[in-house]
Amino acid sequence: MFSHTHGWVQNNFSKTLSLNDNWLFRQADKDQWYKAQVPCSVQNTLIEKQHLPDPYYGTNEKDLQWVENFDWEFKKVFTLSAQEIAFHSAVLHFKGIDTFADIYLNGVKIQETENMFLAYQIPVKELLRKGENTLLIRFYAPVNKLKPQREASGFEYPAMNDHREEKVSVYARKAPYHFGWDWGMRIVQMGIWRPVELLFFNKAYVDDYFVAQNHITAQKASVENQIEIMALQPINATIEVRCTIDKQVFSHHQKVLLNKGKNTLTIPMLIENPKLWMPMGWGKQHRYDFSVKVLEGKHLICKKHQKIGLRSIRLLQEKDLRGESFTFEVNDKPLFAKGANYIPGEILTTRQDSLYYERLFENILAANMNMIRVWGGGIYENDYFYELADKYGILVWQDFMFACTPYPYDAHFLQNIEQEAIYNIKRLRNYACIALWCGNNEVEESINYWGFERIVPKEAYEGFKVGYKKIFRELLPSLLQKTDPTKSYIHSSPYIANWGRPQSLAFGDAHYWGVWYGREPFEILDKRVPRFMSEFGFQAFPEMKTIRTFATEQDFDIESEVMKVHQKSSTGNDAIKEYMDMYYRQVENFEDFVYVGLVMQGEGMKKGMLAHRRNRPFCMGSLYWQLNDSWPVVSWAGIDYYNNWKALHYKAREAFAPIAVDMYQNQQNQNTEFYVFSDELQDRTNVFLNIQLISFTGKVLKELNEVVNLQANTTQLLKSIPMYMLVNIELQKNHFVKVKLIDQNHQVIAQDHFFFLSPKNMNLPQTQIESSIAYTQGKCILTLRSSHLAKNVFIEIPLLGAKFSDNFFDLLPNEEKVIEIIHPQISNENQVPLKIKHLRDTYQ
Ligand code: BMA
Repeated sequence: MFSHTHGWVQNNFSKTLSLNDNWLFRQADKDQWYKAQVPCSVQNTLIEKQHLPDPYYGTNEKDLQWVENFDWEFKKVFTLSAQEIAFHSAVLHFKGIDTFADIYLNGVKIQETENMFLAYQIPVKELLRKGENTLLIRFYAPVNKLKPQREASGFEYPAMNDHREEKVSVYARKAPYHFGWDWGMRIVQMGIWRPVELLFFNKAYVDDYFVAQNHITAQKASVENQIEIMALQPINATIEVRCTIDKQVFSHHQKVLLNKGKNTLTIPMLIENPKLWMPMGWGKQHRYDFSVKVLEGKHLICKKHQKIGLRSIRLLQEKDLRGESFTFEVNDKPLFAKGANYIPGEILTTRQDSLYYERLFENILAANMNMIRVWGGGIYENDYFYELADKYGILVWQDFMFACTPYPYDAHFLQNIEQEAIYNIKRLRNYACIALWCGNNEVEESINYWGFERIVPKEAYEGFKVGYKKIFRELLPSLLQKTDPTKSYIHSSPYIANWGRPQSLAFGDAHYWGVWYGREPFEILDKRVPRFMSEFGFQAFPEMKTIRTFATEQDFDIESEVMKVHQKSSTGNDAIKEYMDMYYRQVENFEDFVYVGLVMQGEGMKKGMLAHRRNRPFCMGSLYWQLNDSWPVVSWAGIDYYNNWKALHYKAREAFAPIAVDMYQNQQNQNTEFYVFSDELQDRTNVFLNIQLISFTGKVLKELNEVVNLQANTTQLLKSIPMYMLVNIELQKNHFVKVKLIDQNHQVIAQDHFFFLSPKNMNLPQTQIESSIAYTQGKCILTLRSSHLAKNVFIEIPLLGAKFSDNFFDLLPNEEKVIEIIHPQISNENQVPLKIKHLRDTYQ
């Protein structure tokens, strides 16, 4: 688990001392020392101490850039007792060093580091003394450290997201997004980014414990306990493995002679009728407590625990008439993957605390998601991320950390990658949530389709392909095969590069960027349906309350300096404007531009999610780009940096509902089709389907009732009506269709409504929303009603991160809507003002 281990954990045979407090650091060529608490980076600590300005505000980003050009030194003095010194072995454990550093203990260099994604375990028994000990870490500025490599290569790597002219990021095994991205600011950090511990032990230590899930079915789980034990001397030991759930216990004892050094043991175990771990929506996330104990006689020498969800996850890629499937099968059932791409939630990486992760997963669950892709330009996440994914049943698509550029492939670099991959595969292999390892994000696509052959010398370009094969088709899959062979691997996302090619939709996963980069209308998403959509996206500004945290009234113009610093996509603002002209009437001011943009992003992206589910089983997943932000910025995110849901996140929640309905105007057969998508594992019989054609002023023009049966875990066409029979062109302007599914207990199990035209071609009525509001401690309840349709009602409250039960919704004529808004600063005494607007209000 990711935690700051404070204080002491003690038994007779081992002891762990946390070394996270009371560090000092300084610019290496200056005398002034600053205090620091680990985990931290130089930049983050200097910002906290106000020696650097708030990087998010205004145009401050540029004022922090100097820090990356200097070396920095960290120092810590700690005291050891005679009792600690008496332990037979001591290991310093650095869980994360960012990135290039020399580590000294009591004046002796004990380690050179060059990989942010590795942990370093250093035996230090001989160097420790009773009393004071000193750790000193010299961090080297990555830009200077890597300069010689860049110069020697003779060309510039086309790492387009690296914001500095001299692009060194590809030479560093360091979070790519630290160097900038098309949604990210640049802060090339240095520091101790994960906790530091000093571990003392006598005799032996369980170094690693893997519960390999070789074959899991509902009847039988066949697992292997793979244990690595470091022994300081030969020991006649008994190894006890136990596995418990509720009150059931499975255990196994084995006598072994442990040799001095590393010992590897494998103990098989069979569990009858296991309680399986289920993904979100399919049942409980059962987890077994596995433990291994090493005993000498009756004395416990060392032990280790793991919480294990037993499940099988397979990625099926099977040839069929239209190409090849790309289907995740969990516990032998096909799963339609619903979710988004996750980027690191902070540019200042160490600011992400457990509260951040808890909030993140709350948001993921709230939007009915069952899969998250940890995208390859960030970090291999902290353990707590995967712990929560296990706890809640969220599958994780895990990229290795390579994105959007080719990488070097010299022997030293490959060896560095090898260590990183083994470390992270081992660290994550016990988590039930890991559904897939993927070599990289868009590296193959970048090499083959982004025109690099025109900007680098021929040999360099040929080298990109050689390097690609070595890293992503040979090295990484072979390491996975050795270390965690039951996991699936694909060499890259997308699997078949380039969204312009038909193959990209027929095989593997796809990043479809025809919407946005290709300026195609959202409706294209109905046609360009892949086997699995692992990225598609559209930008929106964050709402005004977030913009106000970094900009003032004078900056409220998309072309202002401040807004440009907060828009990193070179094509961003133009694309938003172009699409707005396609779908919406002209807006008159910045605030309305922001609001309409948010609505457009949400509504447009929802079309895509529905299209993906509608095309099941051809298409078996929909992960949009992107879930979250790493600072307050204009981006493709569905949730902004301050935890405000954009319209997109509410729309995703609707589109991803366990049972959702859909209306589709099928241009090929000229029918209006009604679909139901079910992710439930049980059928539902005798469900009422109700379809109404309603005017914007609330008159029901047509109604259809039918009894239907819903099949489990599938998509079904429920009803098909010739378009002309439902509505004529004139009525399309001011009518919508409401679809409901109601069970025998009169519970609405799915509901949605659909329009025929783009908002700019609708005759939206003027209407006055009636509202009443009641404040209590921590929340307010807002009741809304309107006689006419109020489209995309937006409730604005000047409190960052306030939670709304709904927002950006259509208030249907004469239907009451009750909205709950939660924020600790709301109370009867503090009646925070609300603003309500809807789309028609933006018309002149
Ligand atoms: C994708 C991603 C990111 C990028 C996004 C938007 O394909 O993989 O690299 O931020 O597009 O351009």
